[in-house]
Amino acid sequence: MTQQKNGNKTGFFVPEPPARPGERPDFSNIDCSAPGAVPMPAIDCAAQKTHEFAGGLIRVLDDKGHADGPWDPALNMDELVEMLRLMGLTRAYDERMFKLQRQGKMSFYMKSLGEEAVAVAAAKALDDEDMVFPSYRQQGILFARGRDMVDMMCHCISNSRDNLKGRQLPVHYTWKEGSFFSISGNLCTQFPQAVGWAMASAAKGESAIAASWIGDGTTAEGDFHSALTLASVYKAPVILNVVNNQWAISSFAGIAGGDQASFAARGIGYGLPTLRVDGNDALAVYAATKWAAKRARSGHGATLIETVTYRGESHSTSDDPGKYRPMDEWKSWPLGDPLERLKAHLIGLGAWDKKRHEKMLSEQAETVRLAYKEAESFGTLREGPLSPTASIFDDVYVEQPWHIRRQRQDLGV
Ligand SMILES: Cc1ncc(C[n+]2csc(CCOP(=O)(O)OP(=O)(O)O)c2C)c(N)n1
Ligand SMILES: [Mg+2]
Repeated sequence: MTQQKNGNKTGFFVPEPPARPGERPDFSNIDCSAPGAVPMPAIDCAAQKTHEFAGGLIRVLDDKGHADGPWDPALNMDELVEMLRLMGLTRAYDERMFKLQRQGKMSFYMKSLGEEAVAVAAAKALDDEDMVFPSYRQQGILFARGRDMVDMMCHCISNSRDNLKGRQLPVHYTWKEGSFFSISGNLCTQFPQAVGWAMASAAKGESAIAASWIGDGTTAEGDFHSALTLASVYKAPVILNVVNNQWAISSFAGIAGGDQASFAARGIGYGLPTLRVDGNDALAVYAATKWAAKRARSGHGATLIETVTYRGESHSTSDDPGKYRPMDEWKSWPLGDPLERLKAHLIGLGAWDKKRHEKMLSEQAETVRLAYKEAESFGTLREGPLSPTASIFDDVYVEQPWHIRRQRQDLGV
């Protein structure tokens, strides 16, 4: 509370996270209700039907890895193993890329440690033609859609094979062939864009829907509210995901209003159906996304989904979380590790074992190592070759305006 003068009672409040560096992590605010606590409403239900569960948590896997409750998507073994594989690959890729940045081999990197299920399971529940408008933390979608890892690395190194020709920050991927919209460095632009794209798709009579992801902190942007209004009024076939990983760089979710009401509850005021999901439970993320996708495809409009997870690593390579949160906070996260939970589920089904798991992880580390070797053959950050300077003028204007032509002449390219 701020200081008050002359008996004046006005003031304002600055929320503080439950724990700071050196303190014990405190996640007593996270509700870990058992699988089955949230019923599955009919696909065509009134939005209001979902609102009473905006503070609950859709879960399928319990703490021991057993699947239970109405949201169990009943995937077959191959589908489950494939999801585990993709989550493992995403983690192996992140791990190495982060280290390579520390070695000066790329300028910047962002990991999705602990959030692999959010991206991979959602991508698996969507059709490959559905247009995704991600943030910078859903690289798992690219793996789920089969993007070439060497291409992803070349973009991050910004070398001669970077499909973005060095004009974007690393990790801000674009992949048109995979219906993966350009990631924007400006937070939240993708939410209204996804709504507009979804409406255009519907106007053309096509069945592809759109899905977008933003973080908890990003909900404080005006674009979030414009997108929800548009999506609700026009019943756009879009899935709007808020990935609540508890942190937005150094400010915690409470600074975006997360202590006042859940992010899923934001949908209530807009009359949007809303689901709140355990984001570290791949089966729950899959089932919720499937529900929202079916609803959108059958003409019942948009759904807001909050996925509750935890950002296991720093915000990016430019951040030091030791300055603002307990070092070991992730270890106390009550919803666990998404990879470990799916692994435990598969082991419980007799479809997996520790040996196979270790083998998968070491093969994936090797795949990433070899991919980087290949990526380097197209140029390194220090020695090149990079994209030619003249390419900064490409792909922006169909007809270059005079001032851009002038800049090009000044550069002599
Ligand atoms: C419009 C805008 N404001 C601020 C920033 C700087 N910025 C980049 S990421 C970030 C935090 C976003 O946190 P959150 O939405 O929770 O996503 P997370 O990084 O946790 O996935 C901020 C403030 C930006 N890129 N764009
Ligand atoms: Mg966040």
